[in-house]
Amino acid sequence: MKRFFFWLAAAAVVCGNQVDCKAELVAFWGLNDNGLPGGGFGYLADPSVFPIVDEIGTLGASLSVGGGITDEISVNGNGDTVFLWLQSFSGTIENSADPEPISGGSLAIQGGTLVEEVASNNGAYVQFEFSMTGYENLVVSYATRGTSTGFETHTWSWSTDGETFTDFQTISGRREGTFTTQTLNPVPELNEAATAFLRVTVDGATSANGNNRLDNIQFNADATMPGEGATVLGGSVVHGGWTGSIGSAVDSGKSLAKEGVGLGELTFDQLINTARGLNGVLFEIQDLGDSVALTAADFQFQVSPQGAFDQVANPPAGWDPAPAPSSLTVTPGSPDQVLIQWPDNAIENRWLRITILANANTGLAAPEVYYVGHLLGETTGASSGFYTVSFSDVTPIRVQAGQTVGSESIADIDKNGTVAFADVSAMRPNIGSQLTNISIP
Ligand SMILES: [Ca+2]
Ligand SMILES: [Ca+2]
Ligand SMILES: [Ca+2]
Repeated sequence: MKRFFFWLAAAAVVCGNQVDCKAELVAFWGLNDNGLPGGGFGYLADPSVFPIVDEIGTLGASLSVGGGITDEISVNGNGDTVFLWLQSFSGTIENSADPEPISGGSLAIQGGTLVEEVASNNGAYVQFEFSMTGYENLVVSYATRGTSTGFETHTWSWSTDGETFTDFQTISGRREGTFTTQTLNPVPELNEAATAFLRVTVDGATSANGNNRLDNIQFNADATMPGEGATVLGGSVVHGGWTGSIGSAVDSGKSLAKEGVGLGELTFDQLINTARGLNGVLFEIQDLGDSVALTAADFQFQVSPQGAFDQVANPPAGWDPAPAPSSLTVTPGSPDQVLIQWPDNAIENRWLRITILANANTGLAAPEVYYVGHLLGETTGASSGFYTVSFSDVTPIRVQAGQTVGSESIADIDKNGTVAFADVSAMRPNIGSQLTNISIP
């Protein structure tokens, strides 16, 4: 029965939201529960035994044994089929991460049959497979003791493919009869590695029964800081309900304006004019913090007043909350695509202000603010600080009548992919409407 440290798992979750979060225990093997069905201790030659999953689970880590004759099996005196050269001799509380430490068992590799006076398990190894996604600065520590004819060296190596291993440290000495803790140097090469391997290869045993015990193997690592990685590459308008035959619903002619980059007064590039209102935006975010946990709660949505409002009296930061989005969908990739949609006509004839919050889900270090607007039927652009829908906005539609167009067409008001008099009909009720063109910080 494995012991799971729920208190540690809970601590890790809290730590993940802290800016100064540092080294966490991310994997631990106490190797304590190795009683055999027929009595005594050891490792059953049964697929359920190896690999041994760690007792915390943060990295999805597991331990296996290989090389030499570690796979040699035998039936012991109690009728159990066991690995002949793997023992679970008494362990230690040295280096235990258990809040109530017990010594229990250990993992002891024996030298194995001598062939021409060389122990067959010289060159055997214990291997760990895990993921460092979200972690860096891995440090391994473990308790070990040996015998006078046991292994003389532990050579540690790392790999990211499980095939090519690079040595990074060798622990020498037999530590006869007494457990001591060995702490390895960090392994920066494994920072954030989606698949990571560590291997400790033993050598120098001079008898079949000489051995080394390993116990209380700890992996400690730093959670990657939230907000270190994400970059918003840009925001686009997506026309929900687009039924045209050219291109996609993503409007290649419009873009969201970002606060703080010197744009000042917005342009017609940030205003759409469709019959369904502003019903979708798409953000492209490189290294999004958490594509699964991300929700609309990681954004703030606000809308401006309608009409020719006074921006000084209605500064964007104080605008009212926008209608809630109907969906938020993340398409993972490089970059991740975050699609946010609203019901048709929920946001129309006004500006939308979107704040992407800085948190672990977005991965942003600082919030970012974007703007885009809508005025039904506007086709001519701003004049003297206002957009005004008039009969002159009909002209660009009329002259393109009959054309097949992409979703960026400002003449296709109903977004069905063709310009027709239905598009004039769709915007005609809004003739006479205005919207203040805004300036952003
Ligand atoms: Ca133990
Ligand atoms: Ca106009
Ligand atoms: Ca149309």
